[in-house]
Amino acid sequence: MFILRTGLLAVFLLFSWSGLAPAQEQPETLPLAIGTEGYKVTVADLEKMPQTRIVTATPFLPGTATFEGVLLRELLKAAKLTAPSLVMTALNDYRVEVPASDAENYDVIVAYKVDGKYMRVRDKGPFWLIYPLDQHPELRNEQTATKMIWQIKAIDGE
Ligand SMILES: Nc1nc2c(c(=O)[nH]1)N[C@H]1C(S)=C(S)[C@@H](COP(=O)(O)O)O[C@H]1N2
Ligand SMILES: [Mo]
Repeated sequence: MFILRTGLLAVFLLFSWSGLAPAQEQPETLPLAIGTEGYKVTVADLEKMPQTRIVTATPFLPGTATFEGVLLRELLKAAKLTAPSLVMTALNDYRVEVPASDAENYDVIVAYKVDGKYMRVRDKGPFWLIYPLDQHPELRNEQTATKMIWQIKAIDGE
């Protein structure tokens, strides 16, 4: 009986403590694999690299959002991936082909934050390919939207 009561008390304390604890959003730890040389990055790794911010409307979120991440061309350089065509795969195995020239012609980023918050998998995280749509009217079309893959787990050359 004593053990049962102590156990219930512990469970109660745990719940009340977690309820009072400040919302400390931790990033996902799932890695993003780039290329075939074993190059992998997590959100924590991206945070140590030069940051790029894109403020744009998208077909996927209401209104305008602020995305933070790292330039795709910098990640390709770091991974030594030079293929002209990139195949990106999502956690649910959704795949899309992205021309590497997009990374050169535009400041496309691998975003890991939206409006200052880490993206959980259920929020299309931890990684989402974001094009600067509002900055380039010629990008505002279905073709570009299709390339804005979320929950990216791998980028390979083709
Ligand atoms: N994880 C993930 N799932 C995704 C996407 C994505 O970017 N990431 N794109 C969606 C979009 S925009 C479309 S149109 C459909 C395409 O699915 P289909 O190729 O089976 O038609 O996948 C959806 N599922
Ligand atoms: Mo789509």
